[in-house]
Amino acid sequence: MKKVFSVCPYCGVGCGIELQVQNGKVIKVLPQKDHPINKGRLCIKGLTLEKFINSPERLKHPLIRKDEQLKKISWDKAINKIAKEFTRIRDTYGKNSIGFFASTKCTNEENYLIQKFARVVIGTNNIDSASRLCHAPTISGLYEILGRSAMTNSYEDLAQADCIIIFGDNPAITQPIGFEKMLECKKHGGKIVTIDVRKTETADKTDNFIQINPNTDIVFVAGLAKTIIEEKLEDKNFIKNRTRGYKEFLKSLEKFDFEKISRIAGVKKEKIKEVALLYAKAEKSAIVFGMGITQCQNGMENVLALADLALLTGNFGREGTGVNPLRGCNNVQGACDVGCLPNVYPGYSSLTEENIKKFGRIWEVKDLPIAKGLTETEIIEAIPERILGLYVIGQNPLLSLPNLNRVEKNFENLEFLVVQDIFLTETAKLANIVLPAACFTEKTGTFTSSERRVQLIRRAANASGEALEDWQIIKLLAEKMEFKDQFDFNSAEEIFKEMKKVIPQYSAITYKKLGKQGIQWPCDKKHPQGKKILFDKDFGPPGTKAIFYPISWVGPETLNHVYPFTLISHRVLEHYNTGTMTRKVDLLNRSKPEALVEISKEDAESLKIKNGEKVKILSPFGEVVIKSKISNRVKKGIIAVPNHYTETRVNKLTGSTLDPVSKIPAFKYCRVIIEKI
Ligand SMILES: Nc1nc2c(c(=O)[nH]1)N[C@H]1C(S)=C(S)[C@@H](COP(=O)(O)OP(=O)(O)OC[C@H]3O[C@@H](n4cnc5c(=O)[nH]c(N)nc54)[C@H](O)[C@@H]3O)O[C@H]1N2
Ligand SMILES: Nc1nc2c(c(=O)[nH]1)N[C@H]1C(S)=C(S)[C@@H](COP(=O)(O)OP(=O)(O)OC[C@H]3O[C@@H](n4cnc5c(=O)[nH]c(N)nc54)[C@H](O)[C@@H]3O)O[C@H]1N2
Ligand code: SF4
Ligand SMILES: [Mo]
Repeated sequence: MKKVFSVCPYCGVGCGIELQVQNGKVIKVLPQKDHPINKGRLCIKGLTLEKFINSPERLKHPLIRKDEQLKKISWDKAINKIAKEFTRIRDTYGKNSIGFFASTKCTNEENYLIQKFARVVIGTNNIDSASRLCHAPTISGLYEILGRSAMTNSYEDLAQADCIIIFGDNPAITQPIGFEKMLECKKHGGKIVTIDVRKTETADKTDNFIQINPNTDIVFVAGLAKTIIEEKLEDKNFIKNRTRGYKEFLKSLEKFDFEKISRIAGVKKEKIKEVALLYAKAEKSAIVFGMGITQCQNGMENVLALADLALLTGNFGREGTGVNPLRGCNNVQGACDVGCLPNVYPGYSSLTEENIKKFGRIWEVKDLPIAKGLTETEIIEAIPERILGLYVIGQNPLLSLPNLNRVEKNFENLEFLVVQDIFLTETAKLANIVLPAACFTEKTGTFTSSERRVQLIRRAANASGEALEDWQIIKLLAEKMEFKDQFDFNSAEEIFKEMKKVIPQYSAITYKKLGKQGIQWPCDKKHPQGKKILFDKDFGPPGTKAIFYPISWVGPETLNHVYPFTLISHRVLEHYNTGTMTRKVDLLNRSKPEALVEISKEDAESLKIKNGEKVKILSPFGEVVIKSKISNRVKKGIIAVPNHYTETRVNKLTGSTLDPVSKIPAFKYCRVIIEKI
């Protein structure tokens, strides 16, 4: 038996694992004992990984749609067909008529090659990933005021915090091993506060829980900031030396008074004061946040308000402080770092003439696209007027995007759809060509975890059937479309060597240096061993200050009496995103076989709904039928549904409202009716 070190491919914690391999097959997955984060621990998803890897449902051959059925074809024919169709669409309708969905599941090297393919071979910036559905407001927001958009601190040092406030995140379920690190702060008397609409499993384990009204976090934060200033607990030195824009920020708080704040957020003034004092008086205070903050119509404003709070109290650049977005997918941070975004090139290089010329030189190509491309949400809206071809890699938009009835209709209007996945997903079932990809144990490359830790995964097992590594597929296609020289790579490491030249944060990383534990970026000349905590001295190049952002709040769409309930979607421990992987694992499926809608006792009584009874939920966009669960986790007027199940596609209900800047869908605020059947 062979042992190979790797990284769990589910959530952004990036737990180190040990694959036990026999005859080219992974037979068991164990935690790495000496890994800096998980130290011998894994959650139930990590412990059952071999079940999805070895699932008989893995894709084994390329497939082509013929007579409304998907039929097996050779790699040669599949690649020829895609090259022919992409060339036809590009030459007929223009370079921007093709869109690319890159994958937060693929390696950095693969994602780097995907964006390079879009930009070099097709000539478009229409490249995006599931990051759009997740932390897009974090990328735009934190970049705007701090100059970097990633977790400022590390899991390890959160254990040193004296106070952690968790906003709209349920890490007990969504980052279980990362949450264990946070809980460690209690050992030295640290306190944790949870701010959520639903009384979460995280709230069960933390010291203080504030059950806030949906989409009102900004107002609550304004209350915290006002209290901190009233109590003279702001960090005057930090504000003076390291920030700009404080006056405008103070002015913006004038619009909020405590009566208004309490009424809108549904939190009493005393509670606001309690949290404010806890946060501001502690020596080291950290903010952690997730989808309850980002997946909102004002997602970016939410993120900016949280950063303001940390600036106000000088909670940056030290252990146990900072603003910490928990990046959800294993490689969503990496997919963004390497340039799978429509408005920047690798390393967050902006779309300037100078940058484009630089990339043109490195990639040996003329005419790279300079105009901003479309986001995933915009690509869907642009079918079929502007977008006619789509290449979806390692994503399942037919379950994960909002307003699914409309998405499905638009997908049917595409002239050509390619899906590259490890399973025949709901999206793959609509494709013209399906390509089988090797999964994480069948390839080499790097993932970047939520705390910016770049880690190596190593090929350990034989690929499923004829499946190829994602980068090999992109290479074949680029060669066929006459860009052989630009894609002349023979290993993931060769791709990495090119990639690090254009990503300053990765410039001093080598595969050798990564070893078993990885390195946290920035890893460059100045920080050859990486960096655990950002912003200890400056916010960017020497002398750069952070910018306070004035707080403003526009409530979600006016409460409509026709749709009296607010539906929020959330995650369960056993299942992951659209369930393609976890629902192949018996143990996980048996434990959480179906979606249940949580409804308060009060609402259930007034609607005469019994526990376990099926109900119908309707929104302006669609309807679903689902079993009910009477629960004290939600307040009157709120219902909560998990988003993993294909049988109950909750995104049939969610609408197309987007945050105007970051274009994230407002998944967490959906007005609905519930009916007894
Ligand atoms: N088990 C499991 N783990 C996962 C995933 C998974 O599918 N399953 N997915 C991974 C991915 S991709 C991601 S992005 C992360 C997401 O991780 P989380 O951010 O923890 O995910 P959610 O459960 O979707 O949402 C978090 C919380 O937001 C709350 N919320 C809703 N509206 C509001 C609001 O207006 N204000 C506040 N304060 N809270 C609100 C919800 O009640 C919920 O508890 O998890 C990652 N980890
Ligand atoms: N209502 C509602 N909707 C949501 C959310 C919510 O909270 N509420 N959350 C949103 C968020 S945060 C996210 S991140 C999205 C997630 O949405 P998606 O990214 O669409 O969901 P996943 O199920 O993670 O899809 C990953 C796909 O990659 C495939 N895969 C795994 N490994 C590989 C590989 O090595 N190569 C290739 N080619 N494929 C691979 C898997 O089989 C799977 O089909 O959902 C969003 N949708
Ligand atoms: S916490 Fe996340 S990375 Fe760790 S084992 Fe669980 S799913 Fe995998
Ligand atoms: Mo996500």
